[in-house]
Amino acid sequence: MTDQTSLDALEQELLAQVSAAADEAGVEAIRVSALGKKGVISERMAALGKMAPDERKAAGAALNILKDKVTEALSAKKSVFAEAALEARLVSEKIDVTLPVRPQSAGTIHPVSQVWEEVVQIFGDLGFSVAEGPHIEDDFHNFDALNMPADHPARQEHDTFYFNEKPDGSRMVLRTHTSPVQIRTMLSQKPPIRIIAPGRTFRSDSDMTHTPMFNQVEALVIDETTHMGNLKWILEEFCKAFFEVDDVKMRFRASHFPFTEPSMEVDINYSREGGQLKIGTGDKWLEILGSGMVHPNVIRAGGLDPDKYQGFAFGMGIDRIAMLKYGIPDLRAFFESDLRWLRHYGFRSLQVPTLAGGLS
Ligand code: 2NL
Repeated sequence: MTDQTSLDALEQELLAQVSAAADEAGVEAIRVSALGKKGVISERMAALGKMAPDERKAAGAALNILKDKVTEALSAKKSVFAEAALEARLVSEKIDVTLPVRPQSAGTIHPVSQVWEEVVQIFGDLGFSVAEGPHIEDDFHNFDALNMPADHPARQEHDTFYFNEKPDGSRMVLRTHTSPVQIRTMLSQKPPIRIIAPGRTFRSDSDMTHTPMFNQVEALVIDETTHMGNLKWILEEFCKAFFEVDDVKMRFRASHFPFTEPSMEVDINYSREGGQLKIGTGDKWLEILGSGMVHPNVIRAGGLDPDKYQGFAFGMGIDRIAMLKYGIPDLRAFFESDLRWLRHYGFRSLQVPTLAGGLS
């Protein structure tokens, strides 16, 4: 048998193997066995070195032809498998673009978020900016500066969450109201001050009408002339805008808070129609907020001279006014994350409240 015959036999053998390969891995195995470092063709290539020059020339050329043929057969077979794989993927990943769109995605805006945004819109229009501060506060900003010294009875009423004692004996608290934000604002800005402070507050209290975390919004106005008439006007404008009514009756009841003097609790009129509250009609009274003129001690704690500066403050529960406006009966459901409740009381995500476009 001449070398050429054995080469022809090898060619037939290799091409038969390639054509019989079952998959891409099979093709690769044949490539390694023929053209890999120890492959049959590579070994014959290596043997060329031991031949006489004439012999080597002819054998080398023949081997190169064989190598090219096998390489070509391998790559042709490989692309057959690659094409088949792509075809299978195209079939399995096919998308029918004529299908109807799916129903609206399930997420909704929580009523607290909606009402928060409504409140920000209304007070923004009245010239207030939004101030924020930390949830974890020290005694000074949460109590002392608000005219509630350590022995003040109101401290007990706040059901405060305390952190562990620090080495110096002091304890941080979860803020029991957003008032510390206003103290921080007084200490860092010059009057005139006109801010609202919406945010989470915390008290160790839980029943039908109380949750350990609740949202509050407080407002603070400080300048040299602001008086109770300004407070009443602002509150009336807010109530009309928030409850989206043309008129609402308001009742200011003398009350007491450590941080204001005088202090007033504010009621608005309502009637009950078929289980739903109607704000601004009827002769029943509903308490919605607490307010007053900022106590001189608080102005002083805020780094300002109470003989020069004065102003008002008020506070209300965002969760509570959300219940009143949207007829939500149980406060605890607000924070249970029940999907049925969220779908029922939630707002569409693009329903952004604006004064121009409507709040709700
Ligand atoms: C309520 C009553 C109120 C304030 C909050 C306040 C803040 C500063 C100074 C003076 Cl820095 N007052 N805030 C005043 C009156 C009432 O909240 O019933 N909130 C739910």
